[in-house]
Amino acid sequence: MAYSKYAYGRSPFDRPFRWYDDSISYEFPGFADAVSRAKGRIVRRPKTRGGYFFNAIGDWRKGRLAWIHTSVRNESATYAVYFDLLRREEEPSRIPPRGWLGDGLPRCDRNGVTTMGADHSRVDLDDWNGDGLVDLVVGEHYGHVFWWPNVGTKQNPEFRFCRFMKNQDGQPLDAGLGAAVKVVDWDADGDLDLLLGGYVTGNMPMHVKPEECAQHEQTFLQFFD
Ligand SMILES: [Ca+2]
Ligand SMILES: [Ca+2]
Repeated sequence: MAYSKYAYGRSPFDRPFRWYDDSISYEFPGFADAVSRAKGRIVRRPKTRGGYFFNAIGDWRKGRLAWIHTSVRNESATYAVYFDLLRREEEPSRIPPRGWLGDGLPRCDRNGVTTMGADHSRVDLDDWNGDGLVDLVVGEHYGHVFWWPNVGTKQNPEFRFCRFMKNQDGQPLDAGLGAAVKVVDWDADGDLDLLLGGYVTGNMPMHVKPEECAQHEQTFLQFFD
């Protein structure tokens, strides 16, 4: 059955779908408060599909797939599911299509007019993964932090996708509201650290070393006034 007006469709029969990557928790552990009100504690509460609000890439190893189903006179329907496979050791480098399913998530066109789709973002520039190319480290309105690797060159940088920056427990960094970031070697040990503050809690930065960067030997999370 043909399905019209699907921006990502390669044929008249392609249907909007969503890929909920398991590397972003389906029951997303968000902190929807200010650190100052929570007395310095990050109090996370699960929000179903909350992490998929953001246009962040997963690892494509495991996840859930959902698409629009059309029922005709209560007859069964048959669908074909196709995958573009990654080669062994290959990392995903493109964000999957984000069709509108009515699942509470934003509708995304093939080409957006904004990058984050959020009211607030604060950007710092540094070579976070140490490959010689300057990356973007971005804090956003709901307190999360994203790393946008430069997958282009020094002369022609490309930022095709972002990843959640996570703590040692694998949970996404969350400053509560209005995350602002600064990459700096705070403790002068030769490894980059991340200072993270919030709009409401600007006097209580977090000092972290996310584990996902191989150059960082350890990860810790610490608050200080
Ligand atoms: Ca880099
Ligand atoms: Ca350091």
